[in-house]
Amino acid sequence: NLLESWKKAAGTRAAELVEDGMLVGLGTGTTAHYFITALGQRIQEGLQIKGAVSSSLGSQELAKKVGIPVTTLDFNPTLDLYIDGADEIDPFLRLVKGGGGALLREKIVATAARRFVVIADETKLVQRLGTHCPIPAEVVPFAITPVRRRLEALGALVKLRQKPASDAPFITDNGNVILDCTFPDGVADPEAIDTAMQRIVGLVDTGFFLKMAEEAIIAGKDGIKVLRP
Ligand code: DER
Repeated sequence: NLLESWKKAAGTRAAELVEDGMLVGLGTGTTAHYFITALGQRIQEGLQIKGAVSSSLGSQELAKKVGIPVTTLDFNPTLDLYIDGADEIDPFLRLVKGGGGALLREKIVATAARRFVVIADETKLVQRLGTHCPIPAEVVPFAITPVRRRLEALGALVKLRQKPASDAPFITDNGNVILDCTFPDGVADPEAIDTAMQRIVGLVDTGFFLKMAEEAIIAGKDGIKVLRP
């Protein structure tokens, strides 16, 4: 369908950015899935990267399946390029991520890379973060209730993320849970809210990716556009 074709176009375009000898970070989600698949295709055709670090166990499995040589941050703590999707992208290229529950490793890998390029379909573009999606926060299970209270004090409606079609809480690759924070009017000042959230002990990290992405490859009805802050 149309949305999938846009995701695929963005992911495929991003795979063209990868050069021989590069260390690459692989994002998580359906758009990143297209990137990983396209990168695997380029490697089959002769591209020789040094290795790829995945931002989730799922992406790592896919990378292996499509023939991408995987490595770790222990062997390669600095990467050349990180490619990942986003749930929301504002005009300053500030992002909300974490819809797929991988935000902590995504942020770890994104900050290990010299360059972070976002790939998305045009439905992810928003004027104000938090208008279409909640802001996810990764939280240590031991701390759920005090953290919930502090998030509610910031004005958020807080929901513990469940596994799909289940009452059990979603558990991240790191053994934590996700609290999804809905701000009814969106987030007017993402830096301020992110700073306040990061201060909450037991909250490991947020889905705010502020001033991290260098550019965004956006596919939509007018084809592909490259946005820069
Ligand atoms: O969970 C994540 O951060 C994903 O990257 C998400 O933000 C984008 O997922 P999608 O490409 O499946 O829309």
